[in-house]
Amino acid sequence: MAWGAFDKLRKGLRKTRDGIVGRLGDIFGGRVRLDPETLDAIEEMLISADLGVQASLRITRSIEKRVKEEGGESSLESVLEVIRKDITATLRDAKPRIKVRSWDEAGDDSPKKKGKKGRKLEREPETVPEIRPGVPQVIFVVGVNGTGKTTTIAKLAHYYKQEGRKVMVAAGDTFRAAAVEQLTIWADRIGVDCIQQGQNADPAAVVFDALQAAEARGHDLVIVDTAGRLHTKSSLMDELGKIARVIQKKIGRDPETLLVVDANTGQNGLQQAKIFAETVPVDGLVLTKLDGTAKGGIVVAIAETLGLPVLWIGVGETVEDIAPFDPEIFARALFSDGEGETTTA
Ligand SMILES: Nc1nc2c(ncn2[C@@H]2O[C@H](COP(=O)(O)OP(=O)(O)O)[C@@H](O)[C@H]2O)c(=O)[nH]1
Ligand SMILES: [Mg+2]
Repeated sequence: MAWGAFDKLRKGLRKTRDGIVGRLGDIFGGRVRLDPETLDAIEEMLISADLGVQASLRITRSIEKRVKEEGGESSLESVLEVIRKDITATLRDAKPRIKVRSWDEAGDDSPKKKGKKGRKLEREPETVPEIRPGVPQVIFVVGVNGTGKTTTIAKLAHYYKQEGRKVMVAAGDTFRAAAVEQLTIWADRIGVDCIQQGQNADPAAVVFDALQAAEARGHDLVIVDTAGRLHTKSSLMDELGKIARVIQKKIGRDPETLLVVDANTGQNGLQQAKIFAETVPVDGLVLTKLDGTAKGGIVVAIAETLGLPVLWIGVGETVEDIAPFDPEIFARALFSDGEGETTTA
């Protein structure tokens, strides 16, 4: 990652960093001593940044060990290093802890078809979808309303366009007129094609249309927006499953499904993510609005609870405000005091 990008990430994560690193610095004046009050204060700070109780306790124990090893007093930097190491490892080693469903189970309204293997499309679990000539890759974006799906689609479209991909977006959130308009405006601004059929259109039909157009015009990436109504699991499955099956049929494999979660919603967001991930097959997470929260530690809590990989993070409202997620860079951006790495760009 270029320095400019790291700087942006650091700025985006400022609130959380100030909440932890700033407070640690303020309270301990750069030195951390081995006493119960200090350890309690550290633990409390980690919990308040939404890292989750489990991670907070584990990290505090590691800090205690480090301070002991260093003779009862450590520098703030030494303590931050302990935190960074733990978080990097936790994020890197996250294993799915939820039962990952297949789209074939999703939204099939006839229960008798359950278990019927005939219509199942093959997907090798370890295969990352590659670009195949004439067959667009599809990114399917799901999540609760207001979490930042449409904005994330604009960011991804911009990102991939810059990478030289021929990108199309599909206005699959037909529930609100504003949603279609919002995506159209973004697409115009970024300079990518947008397929839409207005409000109340059948999202599956919109997506079918988009895939036809993508094939005809030679697009290699289609990013699909969806409505984020969180009602019952079965109606969520129905809605998304229907679109996913259109995609499966057209491209011969599953879409890459990204679940968008608003980092500001803390434990509630974690619950929402859990419902989605238990309902539809999610390949990875996008954590948005990390710039607006002092609780950026939620990334760790989510990775630990759901075990789903965080693939992207959103740190602002412009199309540039997205970064591919890298555990080590994230840990460094969040838990360093910034000495010696201030704005050089
Ligand atoms: N600060 C900040 N705002 C964001 C971010 N992502 C989205 N938003 C804002 O969140 C609001 C809802 O976003 P939208 O994409 O419409 O959510 P959707 O309903 O899931 O499609 C909008 O005002 C966005 O500008 C982010 O990373 N940071
Ligand atoms: Mg939207």
